[in-house]
Amino acid sequence: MSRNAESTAFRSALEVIRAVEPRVADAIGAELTDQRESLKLIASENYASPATLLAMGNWFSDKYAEGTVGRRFYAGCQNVDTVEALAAEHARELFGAAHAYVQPHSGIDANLVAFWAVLADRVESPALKKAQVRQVNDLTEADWFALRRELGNQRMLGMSLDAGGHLTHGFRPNISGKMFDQRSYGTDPSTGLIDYDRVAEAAREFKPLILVGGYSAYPRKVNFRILREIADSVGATFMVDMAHFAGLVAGKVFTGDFDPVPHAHIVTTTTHKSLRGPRGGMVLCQPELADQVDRGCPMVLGGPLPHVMAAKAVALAEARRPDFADYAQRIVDNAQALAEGLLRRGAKLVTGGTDNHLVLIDVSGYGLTGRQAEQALLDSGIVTNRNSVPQDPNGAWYTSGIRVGTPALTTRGLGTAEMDQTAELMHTVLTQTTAGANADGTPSKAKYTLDPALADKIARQATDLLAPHPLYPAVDLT
Ligand code: DSN
Repeated sequence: MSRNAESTAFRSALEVIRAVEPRVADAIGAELTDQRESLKLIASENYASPATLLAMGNWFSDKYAEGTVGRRFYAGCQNVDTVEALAAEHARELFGAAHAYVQPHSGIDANLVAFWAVLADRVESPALKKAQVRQVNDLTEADWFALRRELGNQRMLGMSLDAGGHLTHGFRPNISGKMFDQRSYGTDPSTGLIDYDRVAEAAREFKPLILVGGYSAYPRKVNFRILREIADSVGATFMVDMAHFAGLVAGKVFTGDFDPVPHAHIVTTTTHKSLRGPRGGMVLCQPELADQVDRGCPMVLGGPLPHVMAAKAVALAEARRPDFADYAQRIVDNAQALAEGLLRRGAKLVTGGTDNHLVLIDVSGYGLTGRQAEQALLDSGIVTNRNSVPQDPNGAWYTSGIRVGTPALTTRGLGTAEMDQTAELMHTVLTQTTAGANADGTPSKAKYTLDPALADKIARQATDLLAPHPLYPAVDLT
């Protein structure tokens, strides 16, 4: 394929859009410029390939396809069947999974499908059985009452949000914390690491229906074999949310005890983080849960997005190529180089380093909140997100942490030497930023001071660092 093909495709698409609503075409172009010029360190973001992006921009978006391959509630789904089956086949082969369900629109949706499947599989409920055989209209008030009570009384044990777990792993204000009677496990305060003995103790005391493994801000490997043993010891279903590290599993950086797929009954993921696909979700599971998982739409999800499933098939095909393993290894090499660069300059890191794609900096060491640090870095062309650290005194809004990750910069081709330079830029910004005060003189958790000339200088240095690694080099919109 000629490099011109990509330019032509995107330029033509923008021309067509511009004829209808030029401001949308302008915003799409501006987004490319912004992404090209910023040092993107958001651990959950990446850059999908042009083939993946283009697979989403077409008439597959027009098709309704509730149901699953070969069993749809709408006629005319033969082409949707083709792409959905392809995406599922690539997913099964890539991860060595017995079953793959590629319809979830996001990671949260994938988790809801998993919760539904486990509840439906594990909870003895005549009312639920009726609902599943689509006799919902026959359910009496007493059936509904029983259904709510039986499903609502179930227990979930997941990693706490401030230790690095996700909102959907039982965080109280999230629907997972309302659907389930929930308890969470944290990390050892002295090491920041998961203490498996404490998890086992909590499981023995709480006897959860679902034990959830996985994280969105924990910078270490997790031993899924041990978590499965804990789940088995209390009769729990073991679910892993691998959204953040799916690319490291696909690229065989995480194998054996650290690969969740052979150990978990059910695994959920997004497709757009380290896996580098389109924005979306996916569920992998053991055969006994497959039927319930496939009921995700319409029991839990709205109609599937065939254009996104097409893009998932493309991205998963890319992840099955040998060079993806090299990419996955470079993500970790880069994260470790960034961590070492920060540590050498005096930063305080949760767990003292990383063995995955992310680094969690405790910015209280710089006298800043996460919010102040995030904004000062953004002023300097460095895009990160604030994140709680374990036992965070500043809560989930202001936080005391900055989470950074390397999947996106690794896609652009930056390597370990550039990670050290990135650490230097971040360190300069964080040491030169000072916390501000409120009008009444009390310390502010949001206000800060950073010399704008210094921020501009850092932003220019960040752009220089990116210059040898252009984003979407074959795409020229001029
Ligand atoms: N929003 C994702 C993240 O940034 O980790 C998780 O939902």
